[in-house]
Amino acid sequence: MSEQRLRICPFCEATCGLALEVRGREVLSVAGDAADVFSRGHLCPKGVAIAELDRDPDRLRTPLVRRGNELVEASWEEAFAVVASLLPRLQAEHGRDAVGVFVGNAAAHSLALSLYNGALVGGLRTRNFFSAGTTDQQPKQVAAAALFGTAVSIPIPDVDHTQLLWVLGANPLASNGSLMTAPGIGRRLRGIQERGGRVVVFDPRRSETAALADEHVALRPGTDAHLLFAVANVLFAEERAALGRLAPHVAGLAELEEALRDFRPEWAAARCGVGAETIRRLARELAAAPSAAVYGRIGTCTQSFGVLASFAVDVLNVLTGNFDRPGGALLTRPATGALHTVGPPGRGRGHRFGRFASRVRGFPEVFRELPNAVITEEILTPGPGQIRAFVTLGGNPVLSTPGGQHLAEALATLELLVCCDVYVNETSRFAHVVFPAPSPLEQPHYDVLLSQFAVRDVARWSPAVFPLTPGARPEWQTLLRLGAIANGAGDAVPVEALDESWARSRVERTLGDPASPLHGLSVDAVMEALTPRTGPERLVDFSLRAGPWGDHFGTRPDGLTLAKLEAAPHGIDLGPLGSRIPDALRTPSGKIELAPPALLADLPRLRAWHPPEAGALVLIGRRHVRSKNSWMHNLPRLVKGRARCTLLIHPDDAERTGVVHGGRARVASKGGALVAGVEVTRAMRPGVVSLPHGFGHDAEGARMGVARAHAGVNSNVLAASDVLEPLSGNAVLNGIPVDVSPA
Ligand SMILES: Nc1nc2c(c(=O)[nH]1)N[C@H]1C(S)=C(S)[C@@H](COP(=O)(O)OP(=O)(O)OC[C@H]3O[C@@H](n4cnc5c(=O)[nH]c(N)nc54)[C@H](O)[C@@H]3O)O[C@H]1N2
Ligand SMILES: Nc1nc2c(c(=O)[nH]1)N[C@H]1C(S)=C(S)[C@@H](COP(=O)(O)OP(=O)(O)OC[C@H]3O[C@@H](n4cnc5c(=O)[nH]c(N)nc54)[C@H](O)[C@@H]3O)O[C@H]1N2
Ligand code: SF4
Ligand SMILES: [Mo]
Repeated sequence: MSEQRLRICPFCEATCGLALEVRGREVLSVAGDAADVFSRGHLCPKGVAIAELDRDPDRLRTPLVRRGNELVEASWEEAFAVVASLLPRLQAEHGRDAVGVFVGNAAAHSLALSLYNGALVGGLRTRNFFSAGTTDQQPKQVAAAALFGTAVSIPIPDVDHTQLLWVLGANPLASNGSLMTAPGIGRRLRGIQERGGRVVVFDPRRSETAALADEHVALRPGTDAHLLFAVANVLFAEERAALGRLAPHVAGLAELEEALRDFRPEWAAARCGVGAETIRRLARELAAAPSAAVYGRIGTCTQSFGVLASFAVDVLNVLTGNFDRPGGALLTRPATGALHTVGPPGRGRGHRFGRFASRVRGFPEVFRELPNAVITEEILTPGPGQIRAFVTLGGNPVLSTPGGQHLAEALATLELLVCCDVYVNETSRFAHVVFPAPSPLEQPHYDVLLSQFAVRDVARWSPAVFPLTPGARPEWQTLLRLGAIANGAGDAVPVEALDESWARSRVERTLGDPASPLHGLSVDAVMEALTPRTGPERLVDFSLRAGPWGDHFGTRPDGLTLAKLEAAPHGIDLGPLGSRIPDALRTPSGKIELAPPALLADLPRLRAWHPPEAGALVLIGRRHVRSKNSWMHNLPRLVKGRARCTLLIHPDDAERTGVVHGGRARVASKGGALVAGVEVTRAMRPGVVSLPHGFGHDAEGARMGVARAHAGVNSNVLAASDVLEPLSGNAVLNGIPVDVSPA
């Protein structure tokens, strides 16, 4: 007898509801949950592959510890004992900054990691905190913090109601959307067209999304800020800026107009490779649309002008009055809360950066985080504060960060490397201890992070589909225990006690906020009300009940609780995004800051930039729907078919460089060189070539048999770690100058 089980998919930001047919401990089939209130049956091949991940023989079931050159299976107690014998000693001898930590992308998709990584990171108390954020969205967060007051105050395009969507540097038909949780994005984009609206895609490649769009603007990589500021310039020059109801909440309008006075379309055209008349027309269309949303993602972030481009996106939404209105771009009101739903409404402390800096290069911290591009030098450069031990949580930085080949060499020199990961991969092969996480099907789920960026406010809870395999441990317990070792409490405190105090600290923090609806309640009473739940369930119940839709522990009896979600297995839809300004603002002024001095100070760099010489090539990245960064290449159904780690190149460039379709090309940058198969295609803008990231699975010591047979090459060998976006510390992964020649 088979039965149906529901689980939110943890593989991308779309968060689709999956409907699994299971028999005993076996998954018979995976379908989209047609009754899911948000995804309504949407599914992609990665979701189906959750069954293959669940049974993947290479997926780790037990901890591993290093014996000489080998990683061998060990008991949990042995594994914790190794960490307990080394970590506190290294901290005592060399200081807390001698231990670095990298939080990877899996933390966004795992409930355990998202709720408990703080227990470990907080326990380490190190300045050497790194994350995938500095190869991803950090520029967007810097812009959001400057304009609206918090790192997560990112306006989300209202794709379901807009009449005009501009997509810059994103390919949601492959990625399924990012900082725009919108399951079934293809359907939603076609919906815009069906109601008479338009989709315009700005991308150096005719991507799948560009092919669907009404217009494709094939701009030169790294010139989004040039183009968007020229659009703003036209809005000002032609008096088309119309703030509408935002007007009383905006500061710096005149300063912005002045700062952009020389960003004329003709000036931008020479840099972007897009005609001045096109830029003027686009500006007029944007101003005239009944509603419009400008949306920028990875291509606008992982480039040299990431912060300015992200800023420009927000500026256009505000100047056209589309920020904070239906059909435009809005802030969410997520059920488990966000920084912009807590604290006093309408005003906040804002953000100051550079309170400390990286040791070797002196790069300033941003949101208490250092660029992941400095990890290698921090490990290899001797002196006080040198990193001697390192922890990775759900990340594979050898493949995902710039100059990963050098990071690999550096990791091999560490006195202690602890990896929390589900595979022995290109990074964890260097570990002294590896702690596995259970199959996602053995863990409950709620999208605490991604709900903050969803195109509707929804709340969905997935209980674990299967009980834990005997011998497995939930990852939240691993994080608590490692946190206790890191903060000096040792490895003997019972995990229940650690969980109790972690939960209590969360509750205390919320109740201590005078603006919280729970302010004044007693911590004991709230902890009692959450009984008998423990672990992530307790924290989710608490966040829901304390959140903007919550029952506030009785004062709003109709409000959300985890029990209510458990009774609604397909989720609860809380409705479309609505206006939240001015309450959601957290800037010190209580205004939308349109002319933040730190951001405007970067304009001279933008002015000074010149396009590459004729004939020069630059490299950009891409994603494929059957791939997920560096880690889903071990699942047979996702790697079947033709090789996907290929160099895309325009026919004119192929002819000039002598490479041929189906042949092999040597691609070299100042950072390194590699050889990849060639696909000649008119989809590329001339002068631009494309390689996906996350491949290069032929490393010695990695244990992913399927991935090894489809190894591909690590594109981040070509990304140099010395050039960073200056305001955010983000890596520059798009627009890398390269030479291409036949191999
Ligand atoms: N050139 C180039 N480089 C890029 C990008 C690009 O576009 N171009 N994109 C960047 C972006 S946006 C990102 S987010 C990063 C991603 O890079 P990383 O942060 O390194 O993350 P992933 O490559 O997604 O690898 C996730 C890791 O988590 C492990 N994992 C999976 N599930 C779990 C779990 O439940 N628990 C634990 N502990 N581990 C788990 C996987 O085995 C894998 O090792 O790459 C960046 N690198
Ligand atoms: N299938 C799949 N889905 C994923 C992932 C995955 O690896 N695979 N990764 C997930 C993660 S971690 C993230 S962050 C998101 C990212 O999601 P998206 O932001 O949608 O990322 P991509 O699909 O890489 O699309 C980026 C586009 O930017 C273009 N581009 C490159 N440089 C520039 C530029 O300078 N300007 C402009 N305008 N465009 C440029 C590229 O040609 C590409 O088409 O996807 C998530 N979803
Ligand atoms: S689109 Fe994303 S969330 Fe949906 S099934 Fe595919 S990987 Fe999972
Ligand atoms: Mo990402």
